Amino acid sequence: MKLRLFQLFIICTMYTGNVIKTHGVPVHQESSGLLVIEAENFATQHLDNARRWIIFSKNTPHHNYPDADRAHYLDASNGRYIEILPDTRSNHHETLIINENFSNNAGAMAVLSYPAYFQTPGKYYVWARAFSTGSEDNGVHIGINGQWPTSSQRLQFCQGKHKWTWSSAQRVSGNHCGTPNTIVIDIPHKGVHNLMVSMREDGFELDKLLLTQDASYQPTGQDKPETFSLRKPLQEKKQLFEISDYTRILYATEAFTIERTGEVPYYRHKAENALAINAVNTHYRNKFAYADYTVEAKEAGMQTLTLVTLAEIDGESTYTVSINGQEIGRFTNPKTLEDYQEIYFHLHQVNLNKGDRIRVASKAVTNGKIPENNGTAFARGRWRALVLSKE
Ligand SMILES: [Ca+2]
Ligand SMILES: [Ca+2]
Ligand SMILES: [Ca+2]
Ligand SMILES: [Ca+2]
Repeated sequence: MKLRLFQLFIICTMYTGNVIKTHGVPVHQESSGLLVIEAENFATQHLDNARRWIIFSKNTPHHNYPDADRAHYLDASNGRYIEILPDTRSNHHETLIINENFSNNAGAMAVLSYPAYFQTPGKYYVWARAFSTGSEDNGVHIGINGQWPTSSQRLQFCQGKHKWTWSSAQRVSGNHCGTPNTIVIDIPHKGVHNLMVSMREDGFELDKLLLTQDASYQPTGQDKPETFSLRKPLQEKKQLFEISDYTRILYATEAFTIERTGEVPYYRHKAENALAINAVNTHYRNKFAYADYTVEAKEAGMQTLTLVTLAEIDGESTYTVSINGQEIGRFTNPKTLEDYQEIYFHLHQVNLNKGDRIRVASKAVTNGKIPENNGTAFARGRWRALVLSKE
């Protein structure tokens, strides 16, 4: 047998239940032919060096950009909306500068992205809620997936000045105010699609977007709340809580062979995923049971071994770990008030070779504290796993 370098650390750790909770930003999702998005909840903004969408709420500080109207967050859905500034053309007396304060080229300026999951492909009517105070702040472009279909350019607001107003009308030559339900996009297939908004006129104020497949739908007031995907919590681990880095988990009940060489056999305690000793049989008390594992080639090398045992209220079992008959670690469970709490015993710098026999042994013992029948209850020497991790 080759000489093994190892250090023994008898310090053990217990799982204390501090798990980091992950949390993410909610994701927009269409369901039953309806998608509702607060305009201020855009994901990204591009091409925004000349004009930029700015989020307004009661907490927005004063700004010094050219702007013809005050903030309008009072009746805004979610108390927030966006306005594209500076606004250097608020009425037709002010100079029209193409690609600066006006762009008939959809997708050219201040492009917002709203990725959303669509369950229902097909035709959608696009409604927007805007606040217009003049004749030069009431048009915007809608796009989808980097495309700017002719059917969704030039969303126009003629009616309802000086208040938040819904429109789905497309400005067309011959009818600058357009007619409802003429801003339309097509969702080609189920999946994530990027709804987009770009500038037509500066000073435009956008509160909310609503996409519906219902041609008779007429939004009113702040209308429906945003539609999000319902995010279920991810499955958290239920065992081996403190194992945060490993190369291989050798589960006691799966990887190890129960050895009948001793007088005491292990049994598989399925509910706790552990090997255990049936201490009801008085012959099985205070004696070691054994389980073996043969090291595979890919596990060879310097490893840290962590023996994961289960603390028990009725006794503090002793455990040993041996390699090819040489004991390299002996541990005793700590006292506990909680049954089956995981305990971790670490053996550092263990050099494993292919074909080595790793043996884990444990004893059923009593601490005399828990009365049972005419005596006291026994801990069953339970252990769950031997975990390998690289040094
Ligand atoms: Ca303004
Ligand atoms: Ca303007
Ligand atoms: Ca404005
Ligand atoms: Ca809003």
